[in-house]
Amino acid sequence: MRERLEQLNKEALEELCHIGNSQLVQDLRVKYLGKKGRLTEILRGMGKLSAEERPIIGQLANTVRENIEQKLEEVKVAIEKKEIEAKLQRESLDVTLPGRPIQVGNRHPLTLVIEQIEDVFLGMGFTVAEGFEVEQDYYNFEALNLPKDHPARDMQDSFYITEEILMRTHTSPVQARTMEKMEGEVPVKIICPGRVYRRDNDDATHSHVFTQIEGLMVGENVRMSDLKGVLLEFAQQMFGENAGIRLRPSFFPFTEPSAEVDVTCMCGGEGCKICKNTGWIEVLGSGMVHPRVLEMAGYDSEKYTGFAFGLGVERIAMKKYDIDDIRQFYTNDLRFLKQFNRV
Ligand code: FA5
Repeated sequence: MRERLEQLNKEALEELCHIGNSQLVQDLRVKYLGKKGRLTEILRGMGKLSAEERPIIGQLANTVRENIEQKLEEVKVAIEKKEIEAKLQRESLDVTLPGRPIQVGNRHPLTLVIEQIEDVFLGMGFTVAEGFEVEQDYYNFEALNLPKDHPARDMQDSFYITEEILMRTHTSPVQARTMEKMEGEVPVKIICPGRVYRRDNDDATHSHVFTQIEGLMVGENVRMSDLKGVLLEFAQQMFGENAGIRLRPSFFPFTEPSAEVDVTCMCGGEGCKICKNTGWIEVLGSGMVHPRVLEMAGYDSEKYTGFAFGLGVERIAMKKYDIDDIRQFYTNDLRFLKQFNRV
């Protein structure tokens, strides 16, 4: 038995000298010292030894176990050290290098302008409502006093999905939806930003997809002068105290009377490409809500009146940031978009 233990000691130490990775260390631990390992196997013969031999062989077995354990530990530490060194070599990292800047995006100029406009109207007591870009013909047209054969539908050539469903051509359907939801309650005081779609030809001031913000106020004694006051306040908060607005008589089937509203152009009125040399930029359509629209949405038009407007966000953004072509908003040129980093 003594010879077998000495042989085991020799073999284990020798084998341990030749291994190259930490998994093998574990395998050898099991092979030599495990429950079913070679040392245990030899020690099973202890019962056959005489009482004098047993402590001597026991002590030798302990020494063999300690030797192997010590060697296993030494080899394990050495291999791990080597493995770490190899890993460091592979993933060499120079901590003295300056860090790479993290690319942070910024909000799109149209988003910024929508937020600014929302702030102005929230300050005047309006709340923000939401509508649908894919809209029913009924809300886009009929509920706004534009029956199926109404000639004014020609003004907004539309992208139809089915006969009854289309991409909304303006944010005005939100007027009808909001009033319907309010079930005759007043006051109604909402704005609603969103994308709209028309079969317009793209040029410096027109896009087939653009952004509008609808405004609607309904209550007792709401007058055209309230509309004018709200819009002037809006223009001055957006463009400065000297900003002026101009109301031009217009026609919308859902408002009566109706007005188109211009803001002084960024050229200061001298005339440029954007204002087509008029000194004014058309930014919105507006008017007093047509009594028929109020009635269709469940409001008593004898008792309540309202004003509504729909402004073009791109036109406002162009004026605010001196942008001379609406297409800049949609071409995703980072040189353009990054200028709004710190606005
Ligand atoms: C309308 O869309 C009406 N729904 C506005 C309205 C609402 C009137 C409530 C009365 C009551 P209009 O088609 O004029 O109106 O468009 C409103 C604004 O959207 C315009 O003043 C302009 O600023 C902008 N706009 C219109 N067409 C385009 C386009 N193709 N590209 C960019 N902006 C546009």
